[in-house]
Amino acid sequence: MKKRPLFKLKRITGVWAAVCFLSGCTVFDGSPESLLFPPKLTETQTAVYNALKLSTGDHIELVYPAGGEYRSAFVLYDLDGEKTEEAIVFYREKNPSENGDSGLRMNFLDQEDGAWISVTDRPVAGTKIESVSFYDFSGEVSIGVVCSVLAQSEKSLSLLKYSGGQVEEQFKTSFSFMETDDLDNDGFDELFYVSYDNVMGYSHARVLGAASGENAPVPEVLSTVPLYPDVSSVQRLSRQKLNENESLLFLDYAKGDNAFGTQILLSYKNNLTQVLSDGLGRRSNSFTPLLFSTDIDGDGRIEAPSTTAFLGYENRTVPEQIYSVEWYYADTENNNTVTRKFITYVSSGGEYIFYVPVRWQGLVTVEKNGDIISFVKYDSESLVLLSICVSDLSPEGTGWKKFSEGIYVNNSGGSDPMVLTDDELKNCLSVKTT
Ligand SMILES: [Ca+2]
Ligand SMILES: [Ca+2]
Ligand SMILES: [Ca+2]
Repeated sequence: MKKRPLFKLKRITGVWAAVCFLSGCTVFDGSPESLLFPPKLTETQTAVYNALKLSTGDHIELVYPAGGEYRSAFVLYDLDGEKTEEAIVFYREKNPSENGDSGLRMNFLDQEDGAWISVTDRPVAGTKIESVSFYDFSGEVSIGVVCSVLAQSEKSLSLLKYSGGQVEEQFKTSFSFMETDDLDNDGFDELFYVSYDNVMGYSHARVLGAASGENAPVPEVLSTVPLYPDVSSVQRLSRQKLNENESLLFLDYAKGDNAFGTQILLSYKNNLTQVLSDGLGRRSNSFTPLLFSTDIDGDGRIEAPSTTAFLGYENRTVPEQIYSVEWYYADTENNNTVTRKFITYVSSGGEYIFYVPVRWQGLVTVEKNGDIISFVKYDSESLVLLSICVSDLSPEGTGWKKFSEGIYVNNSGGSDPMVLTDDELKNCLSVKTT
């Protein structure tokens, strides 16, 4: 949910390294043998498993969530705030009934005088358990079970509450995209999710949470807003906090066919409204990478990328077009109008961003020769003003200088007044540091 700056934010580097390190630990945690045999159950798991089989019989097999934080068939968590942990076990009946039931179930177990005992059991609607999460919407634990059904693109979420040996379903929905965040900064989670409306023919974004002021209320849909009809799949949500009550939400989405867009929403105390952002469309091809909204210049405001063909490429086919990438922010001082801040060229591998200086805008285009990108005056003489090459070795020819590790520049365009000074070049060229 936090902004993810890509370029020249050195303080982020350590965090990225830490994330990579931790995920590396997760990936390599365990000997090769553990990949060949099912993990051995711990003492507690064995006790829970035996108690489960007393209730269900032996014709079951354990089911492991495919993703998320809790990957075990056994999840231990204090579900009811009564200090000891309860256990949830996911399993499948080996011989499910013939009524189309997948046989996927979850069993809740609690401890009595130190012994585990099965308390209640319920079917899980789906053929695969994607993840299990725990939410705090209002001071009580809600259990979120995300399932998928083969050949259905949307997943399902079921929110359950365990109390006094009983489980009730608080809420269920299908969704294509979901994120958890405390949108209104009251210390409790909200769920932001996107789901497709078959009747209307487009997707909606919704905020699910507990209405404020009530005593431990049930989570409910607090706000709904329609999304643009071309939103076919949301890729990423980035949040820009404006103040205690308000945030801008940048939804990056795919339209299909290598075309992408951003829709900006405003969340005010968990109420969503649209912020006008028509035209924030972009494409990716072999010259321009897939781009997302991000705080490109580190000023605390998120910018959304939009692509335009450089001069001379307007009538080419999409795979032949070289794009400038324009970055837009939502001007909250000015009725949330979407305002262009930068025109850039982003290298195909994301190695650098070149900020096109104002005095070049509308007069300069780009040419690509092998690994070399050249900025060229768009007139009859086609004077090369600047060339940049992503390479570990200096390219052939004169005038090349190492700009930073893996980036060479040739800024020897002669005496033309449009040629950049070395200082201008330093300000315009931003190299990815990770
Ligand atoms: Ca408990
Ligand atoms: Ca909240
Ligand atoms: Ca910014």
